[in-house]
Amino acid sequence: MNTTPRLVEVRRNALKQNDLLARALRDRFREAGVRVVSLVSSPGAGKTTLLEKTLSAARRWRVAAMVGDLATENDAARLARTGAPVKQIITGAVCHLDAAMIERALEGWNLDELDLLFIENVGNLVCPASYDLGEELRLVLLSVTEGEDKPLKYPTIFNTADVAVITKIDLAGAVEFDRDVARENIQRARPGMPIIELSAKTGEGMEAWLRFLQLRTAD
Ligand SMILES: Nc1nc2c(ncn2[C@@H]2O[C@H](COP(=O)(O)OP(=O)(O)OP(=O)(O)O)[C@@H](O)[C@H]2O)c(=O)[nH]1
Ligand SMILES: [Mg+2]
Repeated sequence: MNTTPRLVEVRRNALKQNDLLARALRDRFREAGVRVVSLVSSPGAGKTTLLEKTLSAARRWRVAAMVGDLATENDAARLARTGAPVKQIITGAVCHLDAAMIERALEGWNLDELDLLFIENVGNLVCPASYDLGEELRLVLLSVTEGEDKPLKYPTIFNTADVAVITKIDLAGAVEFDRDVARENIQRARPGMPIIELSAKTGEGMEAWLRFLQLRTAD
């Protein structure tokens, strides 16, 4: 007799299907020469603000962005002001993007005309961790106002990312942010993960971030 609870089984199958689709997407991106970077974080950690600045600065690349939210097209409207092609994905009650949503959102876009595609996930430190989107690089953002312990409390989202970005460092003093503790906690969740510190507001650290992006997407 199968004793696995039915919901667990359904979830496992859904994840497996997502993995297969994500793999197909990854092949498609590679064939078209598009580098895909996704961003995950808690709500309000600064994903859209970082993307606004990045899209505006990354003029040497042909860039586009997709952004997932439960509701509103606000983030897409903000990003579209940079002049880059942007699509909003409304997830309704779903707390993460999945590969099928990305595939659908790609309709009407010619990937051969893009160098770099950013995907902003729904603000959430739990659900997005389990869903591969076919991206090449996953960024996890941690803003200084969230507390240094988040990598310990939400290890999976940090463990499944490739780069950690500590955001809003202009506010670090005001909230007595302990950067050494934060960095140590990130390393505990994912040993060896590169960490970038920046403020999209003041521009501090933005050059280093853009250099990192260039290096990781150059070949
Ligand atoms: N001081 C400061 N504020 C920032 C910085 N980056 C973002 N913010 C502010 O933080 C708030 C949330 O920023 P968003 O970029 O919308 O955050 P988000 O992660 O896209 O939010 P969701 O998509 O809703 O999850 C806004 O009021 C931003 O102006 C920063 O570097 N410094
Ligand atoms: Mg946003």
